[in-house]
Amino acid sequence: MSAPLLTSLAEPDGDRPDALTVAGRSCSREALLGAAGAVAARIAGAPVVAVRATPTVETVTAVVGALLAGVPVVPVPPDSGPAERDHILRDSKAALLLTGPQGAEDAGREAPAGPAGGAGPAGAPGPAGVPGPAGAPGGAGPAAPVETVPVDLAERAAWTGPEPDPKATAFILYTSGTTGAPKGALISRRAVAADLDALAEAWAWTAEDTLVHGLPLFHVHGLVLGVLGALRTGSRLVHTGRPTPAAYAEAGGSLYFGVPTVWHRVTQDPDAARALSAARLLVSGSAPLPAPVFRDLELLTGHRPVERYGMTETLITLSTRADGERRPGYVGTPLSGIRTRVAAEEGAEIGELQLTGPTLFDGYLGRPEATTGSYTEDGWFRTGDIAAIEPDGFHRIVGRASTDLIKSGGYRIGAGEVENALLDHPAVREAAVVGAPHEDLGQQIVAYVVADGVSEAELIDFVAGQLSVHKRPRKVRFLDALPRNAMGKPQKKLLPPA
Ligand code: MLC
Ligand code: AMP
Repeated sequence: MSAPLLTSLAEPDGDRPDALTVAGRSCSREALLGAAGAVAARIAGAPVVAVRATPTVETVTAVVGALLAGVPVVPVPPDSGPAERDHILRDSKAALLLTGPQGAEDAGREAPAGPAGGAGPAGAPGPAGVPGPAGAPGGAGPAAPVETVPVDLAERAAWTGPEPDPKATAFILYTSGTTGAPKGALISRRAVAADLDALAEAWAWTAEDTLVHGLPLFHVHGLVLGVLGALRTGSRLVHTGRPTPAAYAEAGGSLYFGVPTVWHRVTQDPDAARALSAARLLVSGSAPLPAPVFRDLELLTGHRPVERYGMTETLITLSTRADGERRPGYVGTPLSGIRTRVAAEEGAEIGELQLTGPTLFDGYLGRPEATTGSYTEDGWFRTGDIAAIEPDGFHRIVGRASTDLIKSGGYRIGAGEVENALLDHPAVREAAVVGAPHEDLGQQIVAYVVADGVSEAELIDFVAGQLSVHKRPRKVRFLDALPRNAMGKPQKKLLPPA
């Protein structure tokens, strides 16, 4: 039996007033627990709750409140446009949206703030309603009304409900596939607990640490590791609001998280980089860390960064260790409980990385076929990443099997979703989207379109307005026609260079 998910919150003894800092505002664990208890009381019994995931103390409070009450959390990117947000709310069937202070003004089409329906009295837990993966696929039909529930940090309530079932869903994380709209990955409480415990062991992560990062609070990296990891290990957390080199330098932490774009920017700011010398561990993940960035980080900070690998569907599964070798280009060995294999063709060394273990998701919400398709017949999860395993067990991620899943700044973006957004513009007749190599972002989104009477800037803004801003193309190339094969299928390999 593993410990309750929010272990350190239940033991606020020796609490400090700045146990949690997000974008310059701090609170103690006791204050967080009290305000989260009030959230839990308001939403208890709801089958699912959406959280507008701004980088704020309110977001952390909302997430903790929902986890206390056993209500699955759907984080909504705060900059998501109407198309993306409507899809997430409709598909997850979230009827409540927890927001920070400005939420009511900018939450768009949601109803004005008011008391949450279905709220139970303080201390009275509602049933932990968990949407099952077998539900009807969402995304169709009119959007249900969504009630906005503001999070008030001054509210306090003691939550005395029982610890929810470890098998219950903690998060529904929306993640892009190669085509279509994002799917909701069901992540259980026990998967989160297993992953955080395995990471704490690999990184010697304890309550003595101060964790620093500035990553978005709607993905595995920033939210699951970057918030719940601190709440489970008991380490202090400083979220810098944005992951800038200067903010990282100023925060004075012992443990730092970043995506490779963040670490690249740190190396471009030598003064900020040198300030990280005093840290214990720098950790990179969510995309490949280029070897030159690894080396520059070592030169400037004296640290060889830990690199770890994961996915929304599997959480983090491979890592180098605090007490082990860190090798540029390698993501280390399986975390405790994880087994890996490479499905290579006869005689080949590289192939699809497949894995099993306690950190895996419970399927895609309402998409049993997609869930089944993500596993092999003998029950291993198919990552879609191409990898090699060295004789000493170190893993190297070589690339992705599909070029239609793009990684830009550590964000996973499906080419199909961006193409569909472009095709929604009345001037666009055809669209093909690719990820082009980029020094800072890893890949940048480039759109090739056949269109009349529209500018590059207009199309970039159009996508930024429909989807999350990070899904916008950084470049648009106008063509007379897309290259197609005899069957009429676009041939992305034949597109001109970006
Ligand atoms: C620019 N902006 C626009 C715009 N163009 N806004 C509207 N319309 C337009 N056309 C604004 C943005 O809103 C933003 O404003 C500012 O410009 C900068 O935006 P950006 O250029 O997109 O940011 P950028 O500097 O490129 O971001 C780099 C980054 C970011 C590293 C900070 O990519 C990032 O946070 N990445 C982390 C991704 C992550 O956490 N992935 C984990 C996935 S989990 P403003 O006001 O906001 O500055 C996972 C599992 C695992 O992968 O293994 O971890
Ligand atoms: P996401 O679902 O956003 O979590 O993205 C998961 C994908 O990110 C994986 O399938 C990999 O392609 C990529 N990824 C994550 N960590 C690493 C890493 N350390 N090295 C290479 N790719 C990574």
